[in-house]
Amino acid sequence: MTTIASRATPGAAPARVWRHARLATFQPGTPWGWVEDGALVTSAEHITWVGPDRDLPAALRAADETDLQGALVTPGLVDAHTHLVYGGDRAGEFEQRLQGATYEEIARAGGGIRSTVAATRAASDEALFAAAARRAHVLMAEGVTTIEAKSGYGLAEDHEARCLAAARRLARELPVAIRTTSLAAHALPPEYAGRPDDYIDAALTWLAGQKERGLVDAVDAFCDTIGFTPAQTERVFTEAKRLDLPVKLHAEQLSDQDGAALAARFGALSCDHLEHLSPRGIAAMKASGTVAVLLPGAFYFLRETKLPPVAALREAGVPMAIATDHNPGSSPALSLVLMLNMACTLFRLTPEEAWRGVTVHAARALGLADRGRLAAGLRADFAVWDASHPRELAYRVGHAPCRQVVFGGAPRA
Ligand code: DI6
Ligand code: FE
Repeated sequence: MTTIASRATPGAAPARVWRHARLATFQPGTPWGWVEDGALVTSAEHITWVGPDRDLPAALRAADETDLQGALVTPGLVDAHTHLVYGGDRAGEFEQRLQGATYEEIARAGGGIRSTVAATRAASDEALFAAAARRAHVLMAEGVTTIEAKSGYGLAEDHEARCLAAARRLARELPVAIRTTSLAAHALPPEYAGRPDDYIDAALTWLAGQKERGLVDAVDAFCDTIGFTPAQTERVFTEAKRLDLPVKLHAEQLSDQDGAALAARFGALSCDHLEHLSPRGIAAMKASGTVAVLLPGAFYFLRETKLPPVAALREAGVPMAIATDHNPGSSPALSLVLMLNMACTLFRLTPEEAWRGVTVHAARALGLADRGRLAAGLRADFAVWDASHPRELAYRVGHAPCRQVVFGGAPRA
């Protein structure tokens, strides 16, 4: 915890000082990276100093100061897996499932993802953006400062591009950072029924254009019985690598396809879901430094019974992240704070593991080293809570008392 700049630096942006906070920095070394009576200094978009309030250099004290009076400060939350851009909803399908139909049966009968594809294609650019912005605001109100947003409900070149462009527009118009992921290999669109390899051929030709237009930060695929085969997934990854785009994978959600080991061979940033992950997959993820993104919202909503192998991931030292997986079919959740509770209650993570999962490990799952902790030199993205310890937020259900969010050094209105 060192000073890398101060108010005295000529030409530096004016500093803001946040004093008398309980800080969960998630810096390594101590539980929670805890600082009981802490201070934090920001300049422009970055944190320039963080540490015990009593050590705050006198030179920094005259700047714009806020006394937080013991409130909890955490890094801004990172939702590392969402499908935020889509048209329509699937509340009717929810009713069908309550009457006994399974998620896979509905998908095979042409509902599921494909019904959202129809609604997405029918929505205007403006409607897609407006719906995604409403959802983003709900996440942001609970301290989220970075959101990953996947395509995957367009499934045609222009519609996939429209969805990625809507996600990019969120970052331009809202005080939030967005990472986009191209997920054309999410489901087979109706016009390619029975011809999945032809669809993959087509989808591979879209990627270079998406990259050229600056629409895509990473590439994902759904490797499962109702998604794409490992061989098809490998073709997607090969094209992503050729374009120098990082990959991630919806892996081992409904069955074990050995997708995690495949993704690890491509140095994947993350493998996500993982209920059916094998010891072999865990070893491969460990070797490649791939983050395990666990999605308790989908597990809960689909009433899954097979738990992801949390104890084995912990034992192997694979970093675990937690995300909402917000989507209309398997996880309509828009509360990353609720996911903290679900990760603890359903998956038996400790509250600290769950919190690292929505901060430092979530940032890593997106390949971002400049956020997810409170430390000098990192982005000044943080949340102020009406709580005295982060475990309280993992413990409560339906109550996330976020007082203030600072994004890139600027308090959100
Ligand atoms: N796995 C999921 O849980 C979501 N996508 C995926 O590959 C579900 C998407 C949906 O049902 O609309
Ligand atoms: Fe997903």
